[in-house]
Amino acid sequence: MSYINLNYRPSETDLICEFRIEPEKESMIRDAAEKIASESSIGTWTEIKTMKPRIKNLAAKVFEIKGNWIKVAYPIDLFEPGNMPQILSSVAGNIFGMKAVCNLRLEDIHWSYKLMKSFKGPFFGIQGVRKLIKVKDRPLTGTIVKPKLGLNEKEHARVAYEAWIGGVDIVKDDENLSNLKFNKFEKRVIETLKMRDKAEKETGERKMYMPNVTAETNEMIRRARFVKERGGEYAMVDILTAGWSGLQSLRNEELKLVLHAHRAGHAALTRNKKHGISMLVIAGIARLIGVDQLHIGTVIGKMEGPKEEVLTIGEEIERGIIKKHGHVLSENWRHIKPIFAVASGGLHPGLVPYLVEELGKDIIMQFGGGIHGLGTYTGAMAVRQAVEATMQNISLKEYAKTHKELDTALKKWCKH
Ligand code: CAP
Ligand code: MG
Repeated sequence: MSYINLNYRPSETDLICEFRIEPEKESMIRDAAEKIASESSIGTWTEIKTMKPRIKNLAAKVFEIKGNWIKVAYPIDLFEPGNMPQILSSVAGNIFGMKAVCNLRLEDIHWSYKLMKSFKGPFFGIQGVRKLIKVKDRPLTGTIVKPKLGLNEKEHARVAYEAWIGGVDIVKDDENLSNLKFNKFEKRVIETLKMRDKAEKETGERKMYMPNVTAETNEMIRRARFVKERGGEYAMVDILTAGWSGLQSLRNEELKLVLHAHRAGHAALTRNKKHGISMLVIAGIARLIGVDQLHIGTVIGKMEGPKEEVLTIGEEIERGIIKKHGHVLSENWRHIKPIFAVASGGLHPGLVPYLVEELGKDIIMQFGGGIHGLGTYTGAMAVRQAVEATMQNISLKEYAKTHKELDTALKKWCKH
């Protein structure tokens, strides 16, 4: 039985995967493709006596082989609607460990509508978040309370307050802050929301706090409920370490909290461009399950992120229709709303124009060290001033002449 059919044209309902495949020898590509399609659908290493003719209709089909790139079409009945772990156990499961390949990378997934409609997608999306925060068209700005760990609840809330009155819209917990001996989750939420209310009163602006609810699923949902009950509007989740099942459970609670997806750990899968799973696939899964905001990396920050890749991910999560290009498969996101791209990691106010130029205005820019390195209040003001200047097409250098906080930032981080 062969899993290769280069004349096959995928049906409307097929799920399609684009893989980069690297067997021991180039001459083994067809053989490796065969094995990948077999193992990720209904096959195993040898023909079996229990196979039945009707079951062969469930076989995946390799319908394109171009160099090290293959496209595989999967009959939709292979998958359980609404069950992301099962879908990934098929198309992103055993195959990465097969001897038939030295390297294998899942580059993109085209989601069949039959599957797509079994996921909720974002509750808010870009427009919903903008409506909530009452900011129409400029990029949103945020900070991460630093040091990542160590502050107690009141100190944490105080740093958040300084950032909010300095001018940022959003303050988040760091990815590894949960419920710790020196900083208890519930007390932190209570203290920080108090400071949020104070900052809103003093600035007349909406201010958002993103508490990190990442935990075992039931506990994560309990914490998110607690945030909701206390008047919080956001929940932040480390989607890779919490896991797809946990993320789905949280989304399915329909708590009407904005879900901010931190991607800590993604680079274990995404960084090697020859093996693993692309951030493009991770982004599509997150959008499908229904986060409202997702870290996608920046070209210029401290984290790895090739320009082409970051821009492609930005398009994938912010557009409705994706046209096939390169190794990106076409997609029609239909009811799955566009979500906010989050730029973070080694950023400072001097980089704002570049970020807007590269990623547009529908982004959230987050500055940890890039704010607290100047003193939280000053740093937040410098970020706000950099955004004001950029939105008015004034150079930062020019604007800094009349805005001392921005001037301080440029002197510190833009020596030239
Ligand atoms: C940034 C950050 C972010 C990562 C996320 C940190 O702090 O809070 O978690 O940058 O990276 O912990 O490093 P700084 P990404 O602003 O101080 O660098 O957005 O690429 O997932
Ligand atoms: Mg962090």
